[in-house]
Amino acid sequence: MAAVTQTQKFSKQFLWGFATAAFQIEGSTNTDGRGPSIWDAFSREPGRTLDGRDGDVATDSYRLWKEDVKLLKEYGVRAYRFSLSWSRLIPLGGRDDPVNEQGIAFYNSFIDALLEAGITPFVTLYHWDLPQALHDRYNGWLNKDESVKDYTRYAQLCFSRFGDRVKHWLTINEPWCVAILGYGRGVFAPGRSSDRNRNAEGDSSREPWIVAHHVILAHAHAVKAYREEFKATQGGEIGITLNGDWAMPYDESPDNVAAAQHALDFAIGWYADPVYLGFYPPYMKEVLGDRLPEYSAEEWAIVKGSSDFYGMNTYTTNLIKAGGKDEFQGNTQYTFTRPDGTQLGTHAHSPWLQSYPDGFRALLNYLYKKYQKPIYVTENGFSVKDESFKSVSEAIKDTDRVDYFKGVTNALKAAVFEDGVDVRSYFGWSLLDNFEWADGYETRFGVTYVDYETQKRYPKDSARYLTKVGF
Ligand code: PNW
Repeated sequence: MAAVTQTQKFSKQFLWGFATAAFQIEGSTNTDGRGPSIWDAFSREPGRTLDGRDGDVATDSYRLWKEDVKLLKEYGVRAYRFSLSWSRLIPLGGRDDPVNEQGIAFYNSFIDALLEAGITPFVTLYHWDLPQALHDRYNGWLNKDESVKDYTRYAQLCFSRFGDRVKHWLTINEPWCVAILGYGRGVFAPGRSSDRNRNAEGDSSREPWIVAHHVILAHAHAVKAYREEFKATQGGEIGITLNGDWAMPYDESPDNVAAAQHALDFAIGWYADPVYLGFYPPYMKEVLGDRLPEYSAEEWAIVKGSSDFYGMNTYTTNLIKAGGKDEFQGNTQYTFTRPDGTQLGTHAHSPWLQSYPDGFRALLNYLYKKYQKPIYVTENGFSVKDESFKSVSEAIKDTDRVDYFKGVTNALKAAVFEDGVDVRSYFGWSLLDNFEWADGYETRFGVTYVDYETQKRYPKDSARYLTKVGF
């Protein structure tokens, strides 16, 4: 990797900042008319989160949002990525259900404050918090016609109320997590799987593929509505954002080289191939047969080309070996241990995460070449091991996170300035320590430490580091 010289600068339009999601930070789940989401009930069930804690307070950002804006200003970000809570805007979620004007007013104030501070809002419509009423009414994403219509109506409401000021829209965050973790492994809301020790209902062999099929279609219909009804007057852009980590063959054996591509097909191609190329990965059809649903010709016409850009969330790289029976990994095996016994990178608190900056560069190149779209990096970050067990003054010296960001931002520069990849944003995950889903509050991803007793925020070294990268 040749050194990147100081004179190479990101363009003035490059959007750098931090990301969050409504359920992970807002709290106030029962305030000002908000309706419940599937994560409200799920996180309250005993045993669903590691520390037994739920999202009812989180970082209290519904009440403390002005402090969050102050932090963003202090960090000098150009953009902020956050998500809207569907059930705050339409408490029962459905297309004929009433709109909650108090929810609209909250996000209006928030968006206005960002713009006044010169910060570009980058808005996610759906970050996993499905209105509970839709799950109860018709099984949520398992019901194609209803979920597609209700989601599209919700998206239209957001475009019409916020689209005069919001020019960057993300339809769905990480549909892989929705389908696999929610309906395959049953560890995320709504907690469905075939494992009856874990979940009362579900079918891991079928539901994830069905749910994903419907989520993609809902995304595509929302994009169609934006393009037909709003784009001409509002002039924004819209797309989906996918999680996906780089997959490297464990060694040079042909089976493991093929397996690395199979892993990418199941993690990324599952969504990206339909949306950008207009078909499901052939390897998925081979493995799943008729359990992988098909779209009609009319549906394909809506799905194909339904994203203006590639939204990329990425955290790590895995070494891939052929074999194993984990269908969700495309019958491949993931490891961080190289053949010589060494580890790929530095361990995070999250067991699925190690640092490996070269993988970030390789992934950018792979996606740009394969899907040929400008790339927005919408999430990337690191949970420092045992950070919750440290004192505040220790925790804010988050050297492993600084090293992680150093590696990744250098890899980003190399991809942009040496490889010619068109990257238009970089959002660190996350602005704040927050509700890390099934991990509760123990795993911390923030560049700002949150003391959950006092809700005081303490900038970590990593926040200062990214501020100085000079995007
Ligand atoms: C993403 N995995 O989730 C989400 O978009 C965030 O809300 C979340 O806080 C962040 O990454 C950190 O976890 C993921 O198991 C959750 O591989 C789990 C996985 C990946 C991403």
